[in-house]
Amino acid sequence: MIVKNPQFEISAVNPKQYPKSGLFEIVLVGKSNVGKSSFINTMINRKNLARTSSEPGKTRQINFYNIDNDFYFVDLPGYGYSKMSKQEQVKVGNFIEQYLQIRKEIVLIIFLIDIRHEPTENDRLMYNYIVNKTGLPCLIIANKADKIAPTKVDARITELQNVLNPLKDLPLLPFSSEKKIYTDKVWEEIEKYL
Ligand SMILES: Nc1nc2c(ncn2[C@@H]2O[C@H](COP(=O)(O)OP(=O)(O)OP(=O)(O)O)[C@@H](O)[C@H]2O)c(=O)[nH]1
Ligand SMILES: [Mg+2]
Repeated sequence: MIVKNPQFEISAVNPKQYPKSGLFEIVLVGKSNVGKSSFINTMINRKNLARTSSEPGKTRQINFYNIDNDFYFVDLPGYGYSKMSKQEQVKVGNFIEQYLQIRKEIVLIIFLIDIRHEPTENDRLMYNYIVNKTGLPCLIIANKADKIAPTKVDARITELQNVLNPLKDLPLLPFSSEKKIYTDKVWEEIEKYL
């Protein structure tokens, strides 16, 4: 896929603000700081169209990025940011759930986890939510693959499949925004839904 003209379209805080164009949406979910916004930038080859930060909790709204009038990448706030108050975390959770529940345009969920770590309790809740409640296609991305030795990546992917997705009914691919590797494989997977 060659992206020519990606545009930030809108930051929505409520469903009335979601775009009305009817384009398909591919949505990024995952814990805070896992690299959702960076993933969008890497895939579309832009430095900072989606706002990123080394400080977790950067993305607070639902941001829609119009990709060549073809589809949207939708950047959601991350869950499980420990410095957020419990109340704020619940708010973020409801916000994510509302979007995932009502939005008919979603064709694929891209669920990011950190390749180095065991999935968190919230990751498991999200996995179960995606599989059991949304019924939407989902691609799991093990991000920050640059942080482990290239020779260990395959074995780590198998381990993560076994702990998070034992029936292997969802694809799980490595990724790295830092090194910009594995993007072709991920595009290949995404294009199946467009
Ligand atoms: N080493 C490495 N760092 C990454 C990678 N992807 C993202 N990061 C870094 O992780 C931090 C968080 O990235 P973001 O893309 O802002 O993460 P996010 O999931 O959008 O975070 P929230 O908006 O808080 O939910 C930044 O410092 C990024 O540079 C990666 O593949 N490898
Ligand atoms: Mg973000």
